Amino acid sequence: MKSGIHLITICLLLMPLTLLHAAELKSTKPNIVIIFVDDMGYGDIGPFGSKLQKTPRLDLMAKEGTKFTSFYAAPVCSVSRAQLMTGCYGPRISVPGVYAPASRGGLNPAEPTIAKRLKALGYATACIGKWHIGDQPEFLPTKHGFDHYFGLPYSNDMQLAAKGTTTRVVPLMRDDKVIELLPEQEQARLVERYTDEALSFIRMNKDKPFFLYLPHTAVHWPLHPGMAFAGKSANGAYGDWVEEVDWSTGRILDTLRELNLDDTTLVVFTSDNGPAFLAGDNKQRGKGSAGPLRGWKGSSWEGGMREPMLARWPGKIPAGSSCDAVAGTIDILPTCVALAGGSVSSEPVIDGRDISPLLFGKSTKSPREAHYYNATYSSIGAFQAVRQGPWKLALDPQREGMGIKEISPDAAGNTPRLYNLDTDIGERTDVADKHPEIVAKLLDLATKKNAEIKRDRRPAGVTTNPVTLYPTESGVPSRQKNNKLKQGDIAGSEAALTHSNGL
Ligand SMILES: [Ca+2]
Repeated sequence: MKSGIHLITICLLLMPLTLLHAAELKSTKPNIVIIFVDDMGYGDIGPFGSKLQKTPRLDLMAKEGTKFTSFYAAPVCSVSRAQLMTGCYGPRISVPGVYAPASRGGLNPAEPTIAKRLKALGYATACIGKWHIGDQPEFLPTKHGFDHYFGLPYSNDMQLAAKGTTTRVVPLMRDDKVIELLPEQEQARLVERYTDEALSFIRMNKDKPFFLYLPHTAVHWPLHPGMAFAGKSANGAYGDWVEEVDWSTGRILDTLRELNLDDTTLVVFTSDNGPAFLAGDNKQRGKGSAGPLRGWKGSSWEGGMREPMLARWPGKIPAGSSCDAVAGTIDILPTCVALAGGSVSSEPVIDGRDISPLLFGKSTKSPREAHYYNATYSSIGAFQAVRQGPWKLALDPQREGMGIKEISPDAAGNTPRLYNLDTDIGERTDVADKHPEIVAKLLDLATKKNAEIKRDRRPAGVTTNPVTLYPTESGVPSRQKNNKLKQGDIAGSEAALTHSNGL
């Protein structure tokens, strides 16, 4: 009884301190919201020239904030998410293009992710949506610094029939548990459900700094826009789903305004890779647009990896501004950690840099010497292209995109090709012969970066005996069973196993 009273007294004494601590953190640390769309192209929203999709909320977000025109992600899903989470190029952390369900691999739990770093700085953290950096227990969001998780742990086309049924489903998870198995038509409620979860998280944490990572399942194949959006756009189910994502973003911005959080919240909106190419007989694929850029999802042409990016923070980011400097998802971690008052130590090495001077209109110069393009199909560790300023040097033959076997004659040779992206954004004219000194400089940068990453590469996480998240008719897919990865391996062999399958 006495100890009970003591406990209550201690709690009462501590409570004001806790509240004070929360208020103190709130005054100096911005909330951070990262909205990450799946497979949406450079030209798919109004601020980047789309005439097909109506995106009034994103148009307004661009007017109230900034747009980055040379912002890079990665060619495909898993590696793109790993880059955003760690601030590293995929090859440095040995993450392959895509992890399949019950893969042995995943983002190494030892990696200090953006969520772990922000959590250590006092942030409430949530991941709501598609994770896709490993579905085994040690690789889930809750092991990577997120207090909460709600969503599909991988792509919406990775459906497996649940045991005893013929219905192909995907698992919906809350934290570490599967709470529902969704047949395909249920995917039409995902944007709405994710958005509702996101708004609850924001409301629950309005009085302390929060980090919300919202990687949408939309607009990855198969396309399932919500009922209120189906059939409404001028671009089929693809356009409908983009318009639903626009609506979702509007709801988030409205809620921030309602809660008086506009001036203390950075919102970033971007995509994980370029649009998927038209393949097979379903004409809904291929409706995404990379605008003026060449190539599709899965390629190291600009269209495969350069993404639309908007950032909004009233009072800090100049309204209606635009930035052409080279930046990318690897810069989000160091930028957010700096804004939260933290610092990124020199070990373990990361590749991204703090781009807040670009965001705030204080600089127009990229803080990085160059950007390196890792390709889905090349061996892990080898970059396929490098960009510095307007110059892009392609080092290897480049495919046009996932699902396209032929390599165009102008891109097939092993001789480096040089493009000036300021005058030739569609990468059509090789000017290597005219600028041998620029070719030599970029080749030197790529060679050094490749050597440095090869030397300092860190292993991906590897587990033994992976299982599917729910009992399935087929058990563990055979390509995972045959995978010989063991602890400490880098995941190159897994990339070879997975890159030709559903992404
Ligand atoms: Ca993707």
